[in-house]
Amino acid sequence: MRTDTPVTIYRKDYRPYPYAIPQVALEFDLDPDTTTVRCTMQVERHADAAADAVMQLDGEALELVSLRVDGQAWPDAQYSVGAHALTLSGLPARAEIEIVSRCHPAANSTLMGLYVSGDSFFTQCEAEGFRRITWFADRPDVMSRYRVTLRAPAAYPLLLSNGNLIATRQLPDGRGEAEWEDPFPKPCYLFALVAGRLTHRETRVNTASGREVLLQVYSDPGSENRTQWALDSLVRALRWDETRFGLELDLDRFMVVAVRDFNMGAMENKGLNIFNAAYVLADADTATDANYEGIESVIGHEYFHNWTGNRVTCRDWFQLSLKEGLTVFRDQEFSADMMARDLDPAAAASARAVKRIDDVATLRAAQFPEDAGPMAHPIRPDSYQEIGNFYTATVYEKGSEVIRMQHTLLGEEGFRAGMDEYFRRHDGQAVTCDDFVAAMESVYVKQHPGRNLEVFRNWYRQAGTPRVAVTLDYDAAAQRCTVTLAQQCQPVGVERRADNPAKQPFHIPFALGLLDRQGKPIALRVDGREQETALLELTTARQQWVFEGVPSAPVPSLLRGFSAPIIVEYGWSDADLALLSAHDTDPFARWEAGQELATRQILALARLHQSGQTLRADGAFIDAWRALLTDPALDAAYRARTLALPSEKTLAERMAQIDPPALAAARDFLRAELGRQLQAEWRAAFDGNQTPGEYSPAPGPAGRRALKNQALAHLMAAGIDGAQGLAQQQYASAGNMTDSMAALSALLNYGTGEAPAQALAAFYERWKHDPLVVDKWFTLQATARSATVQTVRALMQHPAFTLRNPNRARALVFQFCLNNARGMHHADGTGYAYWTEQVIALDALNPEVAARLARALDNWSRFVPALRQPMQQALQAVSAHPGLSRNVLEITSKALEFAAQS
Ligand code: B3K
Ligand code: ZN
Repeated sequence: MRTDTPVTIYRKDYRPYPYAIPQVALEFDLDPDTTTVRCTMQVERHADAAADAVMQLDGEALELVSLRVDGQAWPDAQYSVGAHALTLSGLPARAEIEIVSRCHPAANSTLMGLYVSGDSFFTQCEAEGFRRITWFADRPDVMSRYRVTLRAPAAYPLLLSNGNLIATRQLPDGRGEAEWEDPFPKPCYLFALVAGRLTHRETRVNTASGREVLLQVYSDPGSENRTQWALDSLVRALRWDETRFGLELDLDRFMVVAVRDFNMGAMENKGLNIFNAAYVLADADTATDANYEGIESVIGHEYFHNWTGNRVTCRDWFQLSLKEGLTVFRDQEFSADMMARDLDPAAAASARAVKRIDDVATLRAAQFPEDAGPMAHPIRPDSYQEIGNFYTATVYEKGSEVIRMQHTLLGEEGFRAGMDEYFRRHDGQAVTCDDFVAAMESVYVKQHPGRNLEVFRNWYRQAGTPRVAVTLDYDAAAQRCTVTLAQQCQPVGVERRADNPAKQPFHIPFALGLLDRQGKPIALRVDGREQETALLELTTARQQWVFEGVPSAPVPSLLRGFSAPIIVEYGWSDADLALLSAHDTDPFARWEAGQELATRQILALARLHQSGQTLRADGAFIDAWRALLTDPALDAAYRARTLALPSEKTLAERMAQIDPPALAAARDFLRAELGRQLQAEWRAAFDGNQTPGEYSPAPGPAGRRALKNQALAHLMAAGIDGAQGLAQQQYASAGNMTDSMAALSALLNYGTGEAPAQALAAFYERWKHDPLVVDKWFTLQATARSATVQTVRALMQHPAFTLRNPNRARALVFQFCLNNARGMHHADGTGYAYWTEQVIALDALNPEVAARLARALDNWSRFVPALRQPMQQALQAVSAHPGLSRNVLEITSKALEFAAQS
């Protein structure tokens, strides 16, 4: 993992591997200190490869015990072992290669390859972890059938791997043995094993074609009463993929295993998904509504990978979005369908809009800044130094938006036809993003004779968030409205290198509606049909559309449903926005109008703060919020979204120079002012949205809790008499973790006297045995308004803190550095010095996780001058640290080299 000079890998350099490896047999003698692996491969040189082609096998942190070819020791002169590869030459066209090697699972703190967590063994191979288990062609286009034999001491009675269990036996030496066979060829990144003492919950269901399958969820002993939701979610995911996409489970057995130490959310290994315990374990006492929703979504995501990722996989890692963007799109649709289930059409539309709003808010907070900064890359990157750094919001979330646009352009039926065609063409193959678009295009060209998706492919080629400027010309005499869309997208990140060609326009599906001045929709005549929403396809720099029969000057409702991942520029008046926020029939655009009003308000307050003036909230803004808070037609979940102020990250994107203290002061002030001026309405929302009785994570009650807890936070922020009593009472009597956390958070952020400290101490006492809840306890403190570098340093001394467990490190260190701008950004540089220390300390243990923390300073050059210099110095300090991993070095060196101009 330690590197010499960073090497850049380019997409254009892709070459097929010269050998096929149709069969692999793996034998593991598992031992925490030293595990021995025997890997036997059948290899065949491809017909078009040179007869003297060498075979390069990747390997890292391995010790070679023996190497045989066709049963014979292989001569020294015909192989060499380096730090990253084993190279064989002089091989016959077909051979059996047997490699015996050793690795050290307990000492493996990277959590890549084979490692120990608690008392069990786990693996993580994507992207390039298999090379830490044995020497192999560690690339996704080499697909093999695996037979796996696991042998382990009696302390590890459960022995799992991919596919079907063939045999188990007790060995004379007291160890157990299990043999597994996966009938489907797969790339090595989908290999997995688990060995240990775990408990499980299972169910059997019949697939659509009537095959009985066994579904199992494994977890730590003692946690078996917290896996019901995950198992139920798995059944729902299986059904959903059958009904929405006609895709069935292809194995007889599907296992999900929860692990405490894990670098990310979960992993889709064939038939043996391994999950961060945070995305498996839930009960009302310990998991929040958001946790329940996250579990359903991640269970769905990994399950859906079985087709989009495993059956059809990536040719190379530049194609990562082929499986990730598509699978995120599928999990987003799954969640939306689950939320809208059993509701009448209006309620279902609102429920789907809530999901869409949450997804877009995430995209804006995480992906837009990435796409404007030094790590900006197309959803299909052209180069990387470390692929682990490209599991990004761009590849995942923007990747999903790019799939969604294809869904919008083709329609649900057309998209389904395109998916069917994709599987018809590519089942069992390792393919490219181009192959996916070609399958969709085969449908699009039939629907739209004379058009194609060539311009659309620019979404895969270019980075950056396009800006679309909208102009409306209304001719009252002719009752005609002319809409002009003009797009532009500046070079970002590596695109700013001088030799980069000029950027091309994107194919942008742009959904638009028009409202009259009373807020009533104006019917639009499109292709001879009257509709409320027109889908414009912008494919060049500038285009115009003319709408006839528009009776009065309209207010435009733009980018309905967020039909493309772009920034819209249009000069609405505040009154226009208030009208849209009160009346737009598109629930997404309605939310958006309120967000734009709030953004203007907060930015104006931030400017007042910067110039030392007194802050005053605009009465019209407060009125707009009052209207939303009291509109009886809005359900609670949707209302909670409309009333939520834009996140600091989203707001920062709108500042010419990012000034976190000014932003925090402005946002705080507005929240308190809303609390004060709408006191009675918030109190009514608090009282009217209680959810007594048994806890249910269903969207209805979860939405009521969201609104009620938002009301509580506003009342507390405003310091309203009696609010603290409400929070204390809720904390004392809460019947679920959502309410408990909300009360504790309100107390911690806005409480006075002894109450906050007492509640915090009581919470820890009650939950100290439960790691996932202790993570929440750390996070509340890391993100508190009062958190400082000093308080976070003190928390690191707490006996429950460790940097070795990624969940714990994320709960405290990451939450502070990435999500507490107020605590982090000070001109004295103390926050940045803390970040420097933690990145370096973590990098020595776990480079993949350290590189995520390293990204906290990506956009340093866009901050106010007083912060820029200490940030730059911190980046330089990390970059200069000897022995830095290539993971972190890529991040910090790009931050320094490709800083955006502010
Ligand atoms: N495919 C995995 C991600 C693996 C990341 C490794 N650095 C999880 C997922 O997207 O489903
Ligand atoms: Zn995924």
